Amino acid sequence: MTTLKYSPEIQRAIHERLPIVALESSVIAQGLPIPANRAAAERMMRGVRDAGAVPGITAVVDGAPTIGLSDQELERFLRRDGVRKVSARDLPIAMAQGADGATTVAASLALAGAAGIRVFATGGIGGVHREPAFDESADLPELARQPILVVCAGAKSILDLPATLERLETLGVPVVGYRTSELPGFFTATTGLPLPARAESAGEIAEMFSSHLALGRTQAMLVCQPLPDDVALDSAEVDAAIGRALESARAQGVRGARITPFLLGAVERETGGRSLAVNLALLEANARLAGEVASALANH
Ligand code: PSU
Ligand code: MN
Repeated sequence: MTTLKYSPEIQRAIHERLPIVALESSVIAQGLPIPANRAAAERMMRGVRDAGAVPGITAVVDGAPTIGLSDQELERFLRRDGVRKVSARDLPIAMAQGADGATTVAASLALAGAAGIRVFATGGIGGVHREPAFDESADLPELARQPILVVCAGAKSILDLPATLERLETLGVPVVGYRTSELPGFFTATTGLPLPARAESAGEIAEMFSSHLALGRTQAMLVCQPLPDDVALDSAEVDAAIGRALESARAQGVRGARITPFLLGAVERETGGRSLAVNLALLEANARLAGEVASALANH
């Protein structure tokens, strides 16, 4: 693979074997509106640092697959001019074309895996869409390919969650609830869908992940952290908002890579922007937990 480009801070962290947490950039350049995307980037990085780890946002910068953005590079991705959404399969094309690409979970895992980084945080992973039929995020097969600990708040609630959990089982990806026995619903704390495993601390997660790696397992391990009840949105309200968002996607013929940003934007309008505050809170909380697990792994 073309050599990855590292920021000086990530370079040093690799050299000194400091705990590193990789972060995605699609949520910054496509998933969240300006200026909330800046708050998201800052809060994710602060969360990782508070836990004693080094954050590295992944992206394709001028065609270079990169871990750790400089301030100027981050500004470009926050302004999002000419920044395309890049999933795993799009990486070589963005590289050959010298493009700026914001990486989804799938593409970020591919870059983190190539760099040997073992911990990653995001908001919600992609999964099996409710419609159109057969639209399944490339996040799922990439989770099956990279032995990385992934902290999320579940799959985005715009998805078919039971089908997404079944696919994760088929792919051999362990799914662990952090202080919960249920799959969190991203905007909501619960979904009623039971999870196969539960952990109470970052140390316990690190222990599970170490066993996973010791076995030579090649998949990711997914840790799902629910939002505290007082921050989470009401399920009925979110369901109704998603129903209306799906209807407008259908009416406007939105498909393919555009569907996820479209639905997230529609839910935000439907909830009067409250989903946005929730999204920022869970991004920070997930980054912090990922930092704690990375630190625990480094002391293992
Ligand atoms: N979660 C969010 N906002 C986002 C995404 C996730 O809160 O923008 C992005 C992630 O980058 C995820 C991608 O990998 O959406 C999934 O897109 P698709 O369904 O096209 O694979
Ligand atoms: Mn898709």
